[in-house]
Order: sequence, then C-alpha cells, then structure tokens
Amino acid sequence: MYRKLAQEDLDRYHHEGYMKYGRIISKRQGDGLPLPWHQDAAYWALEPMKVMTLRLAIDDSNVENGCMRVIPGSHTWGLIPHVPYTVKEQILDQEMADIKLDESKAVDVELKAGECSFHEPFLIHGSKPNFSTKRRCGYTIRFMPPETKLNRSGRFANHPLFLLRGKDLHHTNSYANIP
Ligand SMILES: O=C(O)CCC(=O)C(=O)O
Repeated sequence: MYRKLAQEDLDRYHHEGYMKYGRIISKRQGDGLPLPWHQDAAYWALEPMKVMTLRLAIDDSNVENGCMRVIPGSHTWGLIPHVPYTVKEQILDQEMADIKLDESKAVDVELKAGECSFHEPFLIHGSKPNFSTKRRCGYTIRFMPPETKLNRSGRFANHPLFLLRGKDLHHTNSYANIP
C-alpha cells in the first residue's frame, strides 16, 4: 500500500521522493478517555501544510468502542485556534478553542480491522471514550511530499522521517534509515 500511495503521489508531486511518519493510537477497552475535537495542522510544524493521514484499523472501530468522528467539509475552514488540553493521561495536548461546533453534523468513521480511512490536516476530528469491552487500536501514518518542510524544533527535534521512494530534490528535510 505504501508503494501504491507513494506512486500516486509521485504523479502529483513531479516524480520526486515522498516521506511519512506514523504512530499507534490505542484505546483500551473500558477506557474513559475521549480525543478532543482538533485539527492535526494545529500540532504540526509543517510548511506548506501538505500532508495526508492514513488511519489503518488494527481492531474493528465503531461507535461502541469510540471510533473517530469527523465534521464533513471542515477541511476547508482553515486553521481554527487551539488551546491546551489538560486532561491527564492524554495523547493529545491541544484541543480546539471553544467555537460553535454543530456536533449533530459529526459523522462516525466506522472501520473493520484492516480497512483504512484518509484525512486532511485541517479536518476537524476527535473521538468519544471507549466504554466497550473491545480495544480500539489504529495505526496512523502521515504522508507528505518532500517539498513540505518539517521545522525541527521542540517536540519535532528528533522526529524520524522516512524517504519512501525517489529522490528528495528539495533537500529541506533529513531522513532516518528505513528499519
Ligand atoms: O483515532 C482517533 O480517534 C483520532 C485519530 C487522530 O486524531 C489522527 O489520526 O489524527
């Protein structure tokens, strides 16, 4: 799948290289922790903000175990202010500032294990707590073209990026070796 994605993007990004970084988001069964509404773009020091997230469902992900929810169309709204999210034991430390969000418009992104979804960096998304008896684990991989520069300061100082294929003609980033 990496290859296919990279190939499709190579067509869009002038046959240059391509890179990604990823993380596991696992909500244990009975875990009462929500993921607050947020836009990924608020977290990332990327310029330009060209990045696509692939979320691969490791477990079935549904309303019962707190699947991701999205606000359709919000990827066109631009960056909305975020404020610190201070709930303990959280993997996110920012949430969207108190704006008038019509949560009745939210769509649940239910996935079977092995399926995936994609989202853009400005899409407003989050998820409710997992009060079910089933774990909800997913792997998120971020794909970006090499023209997108990662500003290596703060939390991103040592963040690994991998060049998936081709050459980086922009020389704006440093890469780790693919394990
Ligand atoms: O898994 C979730 O509930 C949200 C995932 C998320 O915030 C992300 O992939 O950017």
